[in-house]
Amino acid sequence: NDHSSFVLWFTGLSGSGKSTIANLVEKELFFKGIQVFSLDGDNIRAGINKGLTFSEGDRYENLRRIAEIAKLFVDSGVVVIAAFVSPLKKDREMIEAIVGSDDFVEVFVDTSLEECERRDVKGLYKKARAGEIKNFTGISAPYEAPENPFLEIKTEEMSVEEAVEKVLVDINQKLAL
Ligand code: GGZ
Repeated sequence: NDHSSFVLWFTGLSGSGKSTIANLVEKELFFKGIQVFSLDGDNIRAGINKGLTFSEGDRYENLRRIAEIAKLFVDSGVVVIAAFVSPLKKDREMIEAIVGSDDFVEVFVDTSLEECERRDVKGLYKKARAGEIKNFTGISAPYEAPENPFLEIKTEEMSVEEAVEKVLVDINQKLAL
C-alpha cells in the first residue's frame, strides 16, 4: 500500500447528489490503483442495518455502525467512501470520534432544499409533503449543515464532472501522507 487511508464522508440532503459524486470519485480512485470501497444506503440499510428506521435514535445507530465498519476498512488500508444524509452535527461528531479526526474527511454536498425538491429524483419529497413519509430530512426532520467541512460542493454552481475533479484534487495531499 503506497497511499494513506481515510474515510471520505459525504453528507447532504436526499437528492443532493452525494451518491452520484461519491460513485464517480470511487471509480477514479480505483483507476488510479487505490484500494477503495464504498458504503452507501443500498448496501447498508438493506443488510446489516435492516430494520432501522429514520427516527433520530435509529439514524444514530445506523451511522454508529457505519462508522465502526468504516474504521475497520481504514485499519486494513482501504480508502472508504461513505455517502449518508447524516443530518445531525452531534452524529457527525460521533462518527469523527469513532473514525478518528485525522481520518475523517467531511464533504458537504451543499444543494438547497428547493433544488433537491425540484429534482425529486425518487419522488420522496412529494410523498414527504403529502405526509406519506415521516421524519423526512428537510421536510419534517432537521438537516444541520456542517460549519467547517473539509470540502463543500455547491452542486448548483458546478457540473458533476467539476465536483468530482474538485474532490480528487483536494484529497490528493491526504492520499500522499
Ligand atoms: C431521509 C430517507 C427517509 C427519511 C427514506 N429521511 O435519496 P435517497 O432516499 O436514496 O437517500 C435517502 C436515504 C437516507 O438514508 P441514510 O442512511 O443516508 O440516512 S441517515 O444518514 O439519516 O441515517 C432517501 C431514503 O434513505 N429515505 N426515508 N425519512 N431520507
